[in-house]
Amino acid sequence: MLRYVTTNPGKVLEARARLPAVEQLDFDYPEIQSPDLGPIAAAGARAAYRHVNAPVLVDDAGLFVAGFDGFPGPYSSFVETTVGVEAVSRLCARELDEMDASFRCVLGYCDGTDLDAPHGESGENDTHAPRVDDDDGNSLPVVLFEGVVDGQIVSPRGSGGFGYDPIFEVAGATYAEMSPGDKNDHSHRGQALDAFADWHDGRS
Ligand code: ITT
Repeated sequence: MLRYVTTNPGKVLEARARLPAVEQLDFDYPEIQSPDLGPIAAAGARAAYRHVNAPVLVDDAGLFVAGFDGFPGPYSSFVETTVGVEAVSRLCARELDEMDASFRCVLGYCDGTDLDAPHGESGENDTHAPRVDDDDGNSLPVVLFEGVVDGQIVSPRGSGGFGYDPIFEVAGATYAEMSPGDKNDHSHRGQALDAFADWHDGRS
């Protein structure tokens, strides 16, 4: 069984649309401070693996607004719970000429074994699944899978999804106007889930 580590049931819904067998592990791992999502997901995967001693997949995501040099990025959760996503939309409309933004998702997989990135492959697959060794001297490899989607910040539209979904538009629709399956077809998380599924299927 694969545990999808998150406190967010919306993420689990999307993960299940791609990986039907995952179970939610509602574990609030301590998030390290980093300007990048990769180290946060890797540290989270190690903490979650040590917590359950079983295979885990951690999901760390964030909204990066181009005109704000990537803010809120790794602080997206804090910004959502403090000012809220409608205020982010209004702030962007007031302060920025361009509403370009990207959504990123990094999945970190850890099962306590000596994991390898995709065997003998290079280029795109290497960047989607770099192996990350432990930085505290204990070897506990994590493999990372990243998805990135470029879109636009808009005024809120739609009632589905969660978090920033109503204010992030891709291909003419906000994520909140898409079903979880459709969102996966267009989303940062869908890309990362596909990359993980390809790698995981290739191992068995
Ligand atoms: P966990 O850390 O427990 O997984 P979380 O919701 O806090 O739950 P993140 O730290 O990855 O997860 O999320 C950072 C913020 O981005 C948070 O406010 C989320 O609601 C939001 N978010 C993450 N993925 C999103 C998505 O696909 N669509 C819209 N908002 C998203």
